[in-house]
Amino acid sequence: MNALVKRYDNNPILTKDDVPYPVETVHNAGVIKFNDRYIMIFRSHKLNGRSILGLAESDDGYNFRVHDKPFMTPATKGVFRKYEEYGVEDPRIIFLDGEYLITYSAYSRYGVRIGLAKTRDFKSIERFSLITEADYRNVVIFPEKFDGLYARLDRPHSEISPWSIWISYSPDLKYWGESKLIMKPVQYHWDEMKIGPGAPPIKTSHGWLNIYHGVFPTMSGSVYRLGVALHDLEDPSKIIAVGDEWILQPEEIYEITGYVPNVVFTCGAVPEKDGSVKIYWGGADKVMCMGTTNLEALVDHCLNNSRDAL
Ligand code: BMA
Repeated sequence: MNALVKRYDNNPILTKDDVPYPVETVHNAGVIKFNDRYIMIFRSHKLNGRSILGLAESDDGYNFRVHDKPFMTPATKGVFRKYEEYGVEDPRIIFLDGEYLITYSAYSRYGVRIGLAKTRDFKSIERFSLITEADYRNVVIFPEKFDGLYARLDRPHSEISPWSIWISYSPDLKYWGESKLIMKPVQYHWDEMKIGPGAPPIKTSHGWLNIYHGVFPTMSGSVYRLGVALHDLEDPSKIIAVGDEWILQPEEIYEITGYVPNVVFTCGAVPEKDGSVKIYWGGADKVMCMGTTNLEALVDHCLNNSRDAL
């Protein structure tokens, strides 16, 4: 048994039965504190297999109540309409310069790219820009700037290289560049097939903690697990350490079977003032789960038994 992340006894914390409109799944949610409450933006498959985003709120981070209407459905006008035709997926939320920034995957016949939307109140939302071309997924923006530039971790698709984690920078959130590959999967290792950023990075005194997912191919499909890496505080393109072992893998029935079997996938983790962290993950692409851990323990996990980043 892995003691690093303690699963909440009442998992799953949210299922399709908690949603007041017809959906098949509730998973891969971004979560953030907003006015001392927890806001969760979760992904749901509709009954046609395409995804939309819903919103739930909580006082304690464990018990969530879902809003009556979806929060974000594919755009019906402008440039976003063309690129969100097949759905919106896997939101990540950060707070920066007085605004909440939401990055999400926009699917269409042209591939998958990343949309950036902004909100101040989680009521109205402004789609700001499509910040990648196809094919990219899993973009997390750092909640601080570096030498005046925004920074993001991203994960382009490739036919040549195993899918890896890159970093890119922007002066204005719109134009991104200076891209650099910073972390690769390791052969014959739990993350050998592909890796991708998970929750937006969390600042610690030792570095930025990046909770990422890694995928291993098996004869009966892929297994999605979570691991941690530590990035330099001043230069997040420098990876100080990567925990060799995963921190969470599918073990409970709601992670082993569901919409897609053997998946734990995170888009959000909330650090608390006492050093604990609430990690939220989708179980088997079907339900939302959470567990608690501790920042210090995750940092130690990276530092004590580190594998190479590249
Ligand atoms: C990935 C994405 C995720 C999903 C995972 C497991 O490629 O589609 O949204 O959770 O596969 O199915």
